[in-house]
Amino acid sequence: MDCLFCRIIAGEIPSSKVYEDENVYAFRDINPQAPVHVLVVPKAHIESADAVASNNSDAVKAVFEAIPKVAAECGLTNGYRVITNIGEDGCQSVKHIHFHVLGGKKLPENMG
Ligand code: DGP
Repeated sequence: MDCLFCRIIAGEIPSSKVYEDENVYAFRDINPQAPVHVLVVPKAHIESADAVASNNSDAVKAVFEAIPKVAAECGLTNGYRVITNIGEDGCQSVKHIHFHVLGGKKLPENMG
């Protein structure tokens, strides 16, 4: 298994877990960009949002059902941001689809 996030999900690499269910794993980003910065990932390996199709979109559905639970767990009662980076121009560094949940402060309006 050469995917970093697959190895984190499998427990081979330690992580700070925030939430887990049958289909989803959420853990704190190693390089936080906000007071709360959690990565929410499907356990199924999908390279990026650009690889989502009808045969794997259930995994993404499960992620979006988990995100409000992650936000509640992290105390994000005043809103937050969800971002997924895709490919080279999107600056995606880990090729396992993941959703950044950022919050805990008023975030900048500019997104790029
Ligand atoms: P992206 O640039 O969208 O592919 O985001 C990848 C994120 O993954 C980045 O914010 C840093 C985080 N990250 C990379 N390696 C590790 C790791 O080993 N553990 C944790 N918790 N986060 C990691």
